[in-house]
Amino acid sequence: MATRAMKAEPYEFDFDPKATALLIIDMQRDFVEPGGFGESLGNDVSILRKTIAPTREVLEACRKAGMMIIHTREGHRPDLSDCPPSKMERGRPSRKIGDDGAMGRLLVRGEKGHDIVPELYPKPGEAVIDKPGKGAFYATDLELILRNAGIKTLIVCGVTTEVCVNTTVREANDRGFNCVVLEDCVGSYFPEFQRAALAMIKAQGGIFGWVADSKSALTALRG
Ligand code: TIU
Repeated sequence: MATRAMKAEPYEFDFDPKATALLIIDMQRDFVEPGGFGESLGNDVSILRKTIAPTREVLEACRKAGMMIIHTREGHRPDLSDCPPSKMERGRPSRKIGDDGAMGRLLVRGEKGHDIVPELYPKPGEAVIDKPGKGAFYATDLELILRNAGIKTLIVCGVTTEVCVNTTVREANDRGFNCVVLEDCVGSYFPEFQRAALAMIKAQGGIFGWVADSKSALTALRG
């Protein structure tokens, strides 16, 4: 397949669909539904739900184009042996990682809240990366999977923009992957952080990557 050009900032994002993966970060009930981990940190989760519909459109287009699709989930083993005590205590939350919540134990693998929202649920053959940290490359086999598949560029969606999305894009950039972040497919609990986190990526000539939107991505993906 020929190289495609996606309208983006700071300038157009060139990609070959065969060497590009769609990376959907942490679209888990724990972050976007009431009663989960995000809410336990004091956040209003409704603001993140706006990302679901455009992400679903991009997901369907990438599936149709035969591209690699990767989903990530933030969370921990049931015995919490992979959760740093510092992470558990941070913010002095009323409910901690591993405590019981409305959708099972917060941020624990295998619980309902830890799983991906039904609208974006992975299909068989799509990799699901379980990650203990904010960055998707830390303590996971994501890089190995991408390199083995000859992936060079990433289209990034997910939550939250300034936490797991930004951390992952920085990790990917340092590893030589070009990333485009779709601004309506990433969400923050804080509108000012959404703006700043996107501005940081594309500033200085695209210091960490590119920013586009789902419409531009769909136009490029559909050819
Ligand atoms: N709290 C917050 O903004 N985010 C996280 O804890 N994890 C992710 O961003 N996935």
